[in-house]
Amino acid sequence: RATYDIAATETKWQGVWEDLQPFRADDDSPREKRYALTMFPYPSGDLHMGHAEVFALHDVVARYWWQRGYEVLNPMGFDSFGLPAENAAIRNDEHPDTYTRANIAKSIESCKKYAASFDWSRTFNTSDPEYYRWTQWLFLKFHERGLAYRKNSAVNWCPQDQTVLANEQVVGGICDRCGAEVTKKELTQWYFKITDYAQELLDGLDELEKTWPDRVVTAQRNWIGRSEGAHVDFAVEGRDEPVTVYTTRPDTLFGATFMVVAADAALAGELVTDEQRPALEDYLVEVRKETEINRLSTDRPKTGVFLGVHATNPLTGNQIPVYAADYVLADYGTGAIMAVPGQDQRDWEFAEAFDLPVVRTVQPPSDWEGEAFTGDGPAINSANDEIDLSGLGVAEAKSTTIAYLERKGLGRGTVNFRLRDWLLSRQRYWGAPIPIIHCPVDGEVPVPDDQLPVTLPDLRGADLKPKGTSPLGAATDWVNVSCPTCGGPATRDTDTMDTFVDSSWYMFRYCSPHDHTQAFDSAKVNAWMPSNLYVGGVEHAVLHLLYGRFFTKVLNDMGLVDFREPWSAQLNQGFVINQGKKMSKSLGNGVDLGDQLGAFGVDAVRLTLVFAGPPEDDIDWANMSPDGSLRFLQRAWRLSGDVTSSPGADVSGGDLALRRTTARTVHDAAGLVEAYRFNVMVARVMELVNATRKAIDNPPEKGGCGPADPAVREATEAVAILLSLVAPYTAEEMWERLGHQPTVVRAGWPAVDEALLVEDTVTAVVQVKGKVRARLEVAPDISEADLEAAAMADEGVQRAIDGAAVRKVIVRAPKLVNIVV
Ligand code: ANZ
Repeated sequence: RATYDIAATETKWQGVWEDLQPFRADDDSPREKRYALTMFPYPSGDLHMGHAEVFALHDVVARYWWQRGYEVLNPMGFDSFGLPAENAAIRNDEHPDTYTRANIAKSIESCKKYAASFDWSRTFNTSDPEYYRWTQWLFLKFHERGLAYRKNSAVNWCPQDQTVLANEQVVGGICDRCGAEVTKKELTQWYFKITDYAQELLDGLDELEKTWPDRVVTAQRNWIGRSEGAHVDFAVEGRDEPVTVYTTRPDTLFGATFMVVAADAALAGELVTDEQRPALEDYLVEVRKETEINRLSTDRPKTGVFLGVHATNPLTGNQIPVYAADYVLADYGTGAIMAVPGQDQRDWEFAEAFDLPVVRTVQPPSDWEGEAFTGDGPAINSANDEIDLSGLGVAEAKSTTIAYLERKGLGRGTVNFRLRDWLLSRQRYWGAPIPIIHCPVDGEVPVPDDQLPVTLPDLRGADLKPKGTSPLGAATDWVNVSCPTCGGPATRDTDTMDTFVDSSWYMFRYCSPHDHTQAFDSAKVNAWMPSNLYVGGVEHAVLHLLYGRFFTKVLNDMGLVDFREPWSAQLNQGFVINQGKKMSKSLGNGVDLGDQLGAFGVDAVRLTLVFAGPPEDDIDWANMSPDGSLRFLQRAWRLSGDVTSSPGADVSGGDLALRRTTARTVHDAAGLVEAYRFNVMVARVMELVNATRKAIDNPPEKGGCGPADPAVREATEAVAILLSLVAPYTAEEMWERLGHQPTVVRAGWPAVDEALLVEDTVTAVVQVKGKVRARLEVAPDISEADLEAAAMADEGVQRAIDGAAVRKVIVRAPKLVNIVV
């Protein structure tokens, strides 16, 4: 059996693509534009099986668009700043710059071998001063608009990475980067005011929901966490201004039997009596050790300290004790709650632990045996002289209470978001320096535009390593500058930006990557964006995908882009696993991409990944058979050697059955790619290969047509073009053997003759005296007269009529003939 030499073929076509540059996107092309974006990698090593999967899936769409005649922007770059790259460099005892550059060079080579259809003329690294200069410029624009600011607060601190983390980077109390348990530290840090856009970030999801995966949309909704409730003011003894609480259940106010303040909120220290102060301070020592997750946990015994004061419940007039406890968080709502043990389980547990009264304000069902009842039901114990909620359901009781509180000036309805501002500064070396100069006279002074970029000082060895304060502080020559405003002595900010800042705008930079005069060319960005598809991992559901949306909205407000969402459609791939488990060093079940490519060739590995199942599903490599993929590719390739008709042969008289199969396959393949059902598309190509093989090998009397029939050429060319989306090397080889000039990349989607898609026959049923007497295969567009004639001519029908007089013939072409005798 003839096969092609995989290694030689791969080298040959890489050379051709290098010469012809078929993946270069032309900004000025008259064709309609499509932007295929895939998440750029952290260059912490070479490509692995996960990249192989995502690039293979992504490439199906990008290559499909080329074939459909679009101008396609499919760029690739490297997210080379930040903890992932820096940690890997430190582990390898190298400078992050040398280390990431080496990895980037390796990855680009691997991508090219892998035949990923990226436009390499547009590539960049976010750690390149030419890029981060604009990251700094954008930071200053945000600063100018009041969207970048500094504040002092208790922040997430990773003791392992020795840096602060954004809330989004703390998953279940654990550092998303290294797995260490995150603690809290009081620090002055830089924030982006993403909360200004909370409502809009939420509203935008209603539209994105149609084209984004559900799990991403849900994750963003939950993260933004909008809740509707009320601020209620409580008078507290010995204090002039009231203490305001945030509650989502104002309907339960009659049942508020005590108040709880976050132990670590300043308010606790203000309220506490001198007598109780030592107890609060002892308690605080314990609280500071706890993670947020633990603090909110429902199955932890409740702890707290009485602050020695009472508040007045505004509806009952009762004096209720005020406690400090750790289950209330300082930075959510107002940091103080009204506790309603009857309807809130954590309050219930606290009431039990501290022997406080419970008043139910919602009637639980008669068979209720639980503690706090959080469900809906009629209000009880909820009336005074001025307001009576008795019998109302939760929703109505809420609105009634809010209206009353507002009328009385005791509170107001509010919307609250869980989303916090984005903490963007890091105490690490490998990031874009924050372009601010601190001057004792002028305060925070932005570095003037013409002094950007503020490049990283050249630190080496131990000076690079995390030490709890920013390593940039060690470069005193770099730190000490004169103030741009007054010229006096001043110092540079020594923190660097989180790598998520770099990746929040990279999709814009690809549209004009070599522009030295601006971050991006607005006209080009508006021409290419929003990107039509974004392929990447679901692990970015709330971080990167939320930050990028936020940046886009701000840039739109600045008039720099004319849209408010950067990514129109999105696809999340599953994971490549092995033997049912995530690949990991400790399990020793890692699969090396290079080994697989060496053994089976690029095309077979790509085909296997695409054919494995729906793109969203995990792929267990142990159950895959790349050798089966390889056999199929060779089978397809052999067709191209069998075709004997010439390119451009007139196909109109070709074998009809094969032509129909080809037309149907090409037609369906388009819909399947557009619906991301790539595996089904591949299955259909396999069927077409089989049908073509049969047609070649069989003479007409056995249903074939032989290799010279132009229908065979038509089918084989279609196979080559469809396979070009998945197996580029095989497709190029086939295209060349079929007598065409390279490359197949922009050969064009095969034309489909619509007439060939029409079913050739349908079954017409003929009834005589209500009984089915015949089934006829007829053309779908048969006329009523022809169908009646065909029915009358049928032997079985004539037998059933048996010479009787026909009284009436009802014809419903093409499906039914009813003969009444
Ligand atoms: C009284 C009440 C009665 C509440 C009831 C709930 C049920 P979401 O939906 O997450 O916004 N809360 C408010 N601030 C808090 C803080 N800083 N730390 C911990 N808990 C806090 O939750 C809002 C509810 O969580 C608020 O409504 C408040 O308890 C509590 F039957 O007020 B509720």
